[in-house]
Amino acid sequence: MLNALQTIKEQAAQALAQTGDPKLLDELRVKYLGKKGELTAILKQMGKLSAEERPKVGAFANEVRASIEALIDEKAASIKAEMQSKKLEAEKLDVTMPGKAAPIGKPHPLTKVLDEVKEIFLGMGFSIAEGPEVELDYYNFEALNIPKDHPARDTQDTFYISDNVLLRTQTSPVQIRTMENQKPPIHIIAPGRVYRSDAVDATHSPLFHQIEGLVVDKGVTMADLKGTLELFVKRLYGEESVVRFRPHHFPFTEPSAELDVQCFACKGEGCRLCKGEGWIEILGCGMVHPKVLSICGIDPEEYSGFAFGMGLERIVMRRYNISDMRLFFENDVRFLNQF
Ligand code: 2U9
Repeated sequence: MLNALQTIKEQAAQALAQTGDPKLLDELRVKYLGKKGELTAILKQMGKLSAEERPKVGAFANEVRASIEALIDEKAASIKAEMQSKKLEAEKLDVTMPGKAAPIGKPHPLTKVLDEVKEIFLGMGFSIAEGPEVELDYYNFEALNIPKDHPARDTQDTFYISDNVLLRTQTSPVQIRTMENQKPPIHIIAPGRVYRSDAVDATHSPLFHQIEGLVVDKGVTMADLKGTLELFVKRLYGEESVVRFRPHHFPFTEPSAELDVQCFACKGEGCRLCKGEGWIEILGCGMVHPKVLSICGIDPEEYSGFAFGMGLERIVMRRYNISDMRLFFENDVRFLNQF
């Protein structure tokens, strides 16, 4: 029986030395140490042994079991280590390989030109003011001296949320709110989204952007308005730009004017670009109506101011020769990548 145990020990050692596979290792464990294994088979015959032999065989059987268990554990550890190092080898990462380029977006053309406009006015000492897009009728119309029967108030042009709440149709309410909360001197521009109930076409969108501006101080005159806006146009379109002011009417300014820039293409002769006019309309402006100042708690006898407003989309369309306003809002990267 001792011989049989010795044989098991040797065979097991040999078989274990030759295996490198975790599944085979498990099979060997069952074969030698399992309930139906070779070692158990021998131990089951221990009853046949004499009283002197039994402890010796028992002790040796334990030794054989321990040595096979030790070999199995050793093998399991070495298989595990080998698999680990193979895995590491397979997953080796070359950190010196060039990376995959991530596509990076860029500013929308509206954002680019808006940033330029902001930069120009910041350079002239203006601050940027913001306000709600959902406004009270009071701030959007009433405080701006736009009477109840004015066509701009028509439900056809304005998105009403309730009787006195609407989507702002201009950024002027921002200036009203600023005048209510802040004493002159005031130098602000108010850029932002505005809404009008227009059908979508090449030159109309129910959402567009305006940049309005307001200056209020003691002794502000039309000369300040003209100097500021002419400088702005020259910064935006080039120092050689020629401007003209044309009388106009707005309920919130008096006197009011529109500013045109001489057509860059024909130098005022009239061409396709300016539709034969020789001049291109850029913005509206005027001296803040004394009634509007009063409404905001500013004494028109003590203070005066000028204001202006322009549509961002029109300026950007002219800048990049874009013929259809819908392109701004379609989010087509083929369009956006051109700027
Ligand atoms: C206050 C007082 C006066 C803002 C002004 C215009 C002239 C103007 C249009 C340009 C193209 C709107 O986007 S557009 O359709 N705007 O012509 N806006 S003066 O006047 C103000 C604003 C606020 C308190």
